[in-house]
Amino acid sequence: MNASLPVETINITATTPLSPSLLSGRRSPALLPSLPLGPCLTTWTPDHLIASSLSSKLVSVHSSSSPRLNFISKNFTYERISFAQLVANCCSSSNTFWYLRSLGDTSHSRSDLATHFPSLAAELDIPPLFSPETFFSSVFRISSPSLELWTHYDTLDNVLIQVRGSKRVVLFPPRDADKLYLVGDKTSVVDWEADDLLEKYPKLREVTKYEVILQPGDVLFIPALWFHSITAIDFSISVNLFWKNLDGEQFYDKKDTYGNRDLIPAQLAFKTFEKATAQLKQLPPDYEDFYLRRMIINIQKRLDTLKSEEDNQNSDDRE
Ligand SMILES: O=C(O)CCC(=O)C(=O)O
Repeated sequence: MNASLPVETINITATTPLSPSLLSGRRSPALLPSLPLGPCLTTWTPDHLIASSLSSKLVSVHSSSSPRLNFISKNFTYERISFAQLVANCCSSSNTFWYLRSLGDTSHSRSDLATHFPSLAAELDIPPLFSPETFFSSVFRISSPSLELWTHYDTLDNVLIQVRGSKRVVLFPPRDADKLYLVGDKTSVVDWEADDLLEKYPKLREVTKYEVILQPGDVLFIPALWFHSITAIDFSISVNLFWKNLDGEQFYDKKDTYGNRDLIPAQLAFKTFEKATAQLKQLPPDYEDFYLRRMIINIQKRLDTLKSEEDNQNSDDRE
């Protein structure tokens, strides 16, 4: 694979202040280092979390004997334990790895720290990076050291706020979707460090990989559809905030809990595609092959048109 590229850094200054317009319309990741996030940067120690009024709150967590959580082989179980127990488990040196991705009151409702973790939410100053009316969810991510979350994309823009410990984030652009060996919406590549990675997955030679290490106080903008895999280097606490970046409520699936359901027009397009390919299966294999290839030509034509429109737009912007 090509060497990793750095994520662009945006330093917040008097002339570049924090505001929703900073990220609005931006379609590439950005690192906003050392933001003033409030008391949480010093108070969110394991002891403070364990002693907090939320200590007995039950949370649903991922537990695994492997540090590398894999959504395809599902090498983890879900457990319901107290918040204090989760923090204690993450800090104990054992062969079990723990991960909290907070949810709402049920497994189908969205997480909102102000509602579900109010005393801790009060210690975090949320950077004003999106319009409040577009808010979707705020999520606690608490991980054991070394825990790696599978590579995935979300369908909403989000910022990952690092509060405690450090995290390594690897990102791939949406344009590389056809080189990432997707099974549905997840890549089948699990071990990015494997010696035979490129023999097994040769198209990875062509992907553009970005990498950044987050330290406490750093905020990473992860645009919708960017693939990302995240490894907690130490015991880690992060919060991430999702918002609806597209104008058009009708695009978003009302049943989305995680911020990762494909947009409604895309879901409908996939259903239509399934029907189209089912139609072609009625034909003998050589006919089916021929018409599938013709469908690829139509798709490629549309991609070419999009590309030339983008190139024209970029050259207009430069003039
Ligand atoms: O930090 C993590 O553990 C995962 C974060 C993530 O997937 C996201 O911000 O979308």
